Amino acid sequence: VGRLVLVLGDQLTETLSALAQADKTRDTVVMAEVADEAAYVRHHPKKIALIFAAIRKFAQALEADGWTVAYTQLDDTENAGSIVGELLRRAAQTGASEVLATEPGEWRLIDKLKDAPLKVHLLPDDRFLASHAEFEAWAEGRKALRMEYFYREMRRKTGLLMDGDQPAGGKWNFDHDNRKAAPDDVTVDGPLRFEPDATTREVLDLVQARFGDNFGDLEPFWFATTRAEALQALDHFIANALPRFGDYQDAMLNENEFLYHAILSPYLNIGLLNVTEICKAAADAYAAGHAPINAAEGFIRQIIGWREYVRGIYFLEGPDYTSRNVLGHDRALPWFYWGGETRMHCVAKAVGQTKTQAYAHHIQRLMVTGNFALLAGIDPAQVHEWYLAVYADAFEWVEAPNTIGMSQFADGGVIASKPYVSSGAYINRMSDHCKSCHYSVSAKTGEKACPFNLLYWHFLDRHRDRFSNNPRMGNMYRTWDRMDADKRKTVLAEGDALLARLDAGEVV
Ligand code: FAD
Ligand code: DLZ
Repeated sequence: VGRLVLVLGDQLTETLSALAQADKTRDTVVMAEVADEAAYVRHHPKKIALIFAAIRKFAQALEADGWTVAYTQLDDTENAGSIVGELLRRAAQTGASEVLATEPGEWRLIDKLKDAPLKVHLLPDDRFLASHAEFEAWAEGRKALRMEYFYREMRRKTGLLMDGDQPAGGKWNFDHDNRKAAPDDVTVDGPLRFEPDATTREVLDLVQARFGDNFGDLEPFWFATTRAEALQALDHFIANALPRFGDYQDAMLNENEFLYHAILSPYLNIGLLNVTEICKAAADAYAAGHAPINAAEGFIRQIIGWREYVRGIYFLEGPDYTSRNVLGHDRALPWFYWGGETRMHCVAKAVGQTKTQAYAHHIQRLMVTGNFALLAGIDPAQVHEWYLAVYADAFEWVEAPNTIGMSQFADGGVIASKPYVSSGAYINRMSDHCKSCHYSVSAKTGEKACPFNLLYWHFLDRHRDRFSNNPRMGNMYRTWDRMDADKRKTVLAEGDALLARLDAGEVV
């Protein structure tokens, strides 16, 4: 009797370890659209459609390649509703008692597979550069786990942008050059968009019927859903956007949702593209003189640095990571995160494009929606659930460290050496949002005061014990302490009033 080979919705890679260890002539691949996975958070409809369309097409490709695939659609009457339920059902049908599975990217599902009444062989997910053992060895004995040092190891390991044992361009990190304010003219019209084919159309109908009430617009749906399309999207990015990616990485514009970003994370995270080919394409563009070093280095750092590093942290820190809350924040997530009205133009813009595109770029996630949640003291578990639900690229191994750690400082500084908080001035410097805002970014107090201004000082003041000795925050506290005592009082009182309005559900 053959074995079952589990392929999950974010494991759509031909060379997946479970497939590599399986026997095409005897084993049965199990793939399933199940209610449990589609509903552990209220995923954005575009995210569900991306996964369902891509998983259906991947199954067809495996069949064409000679595999036996037992595929379950969401509406199949026999659908057991969960991954383990589907494995048990297929085991009963085929007589199999063993399962080959590549480790899922979430503790929840790993635990379910471990507890299943079947012999499940959990294989390492070798689509990452650093194995768990390698990351643990790097972390061992270090006082602080800073991304930069891990990243240098990954540069040496891959040889990407290396001149012998030295970094290309003479520096490991060109981040300093990557903070230009928003440009007037953006020379690229976002990512490559794809017309839905018949399979995708069927999926869109299903998702509309079953998940049409979830937050987010299903249509227009333009994501790539096959590896061939994802490769075209990669080529499009390298040719058109990469050269200016570095310069404008942190910029935000009212009339441009994508700027020079890649919009490749959804494809990378479900397995349609791999780390090596993406980074090699960027390194080759630099070598050919097509992209400057600050662009190629900045881009490659996000992937072999940040992406690999956050995954290492997720698995190192363990299943309780998502419930950490060292700052004791407990305010409910405001309704405007789900599309309710807000007068803060930057927030409305970030949430608006999250709703239409299931996408916002890093600075929107970190310095607009994340920054506001942290300043306002929102419960990090609710913030985490929001980010996990609303982005097409959101899977817990990558989303949780970014949200709980980098953005909300709820892990007490495992990832970030200081909280990512800013007043409105930062948003004004990096965007054109403030010009069309109800609030005034230059007003520090009063009715028109930008909420980011009020809450910035409110945050620093209420967390003084924890942060005032942080060497990277000394300047902020000195500025606050130099402020006139009456002014400080007014700022705090207005901050309190703003938070009370938020709690009362009033429009802020
Ligand atoms: P680009 O800006 O073009 O970057 C290129 C690639 O680098 C991305 O495709 C991505 O694979 C990788 N990358 C960049 N930054 C990070 C990072 N901090 N961590 C991991 N990979 C990174 N990224 C996800 O893939 N899934 C998530 O669920 C997710 N949640 C986030 C939540 C918060 C609060 C924050 C602050 C960031 C989150 N990120 C997440 C990281 C980052 O915002 C996205 O990877 C990026 O916006 C994806 O868009 P892009 O492909 O256009 O990226
Ligand atoms: C996110 C997701 C969704 C929406 N649906 C499915 C599904 O029906 N079947 C499936 O195999 N995977 C799905 N996924 C992806 C899983 O939730 C993902 O594999 C785990 O969260 C681990 O990363």
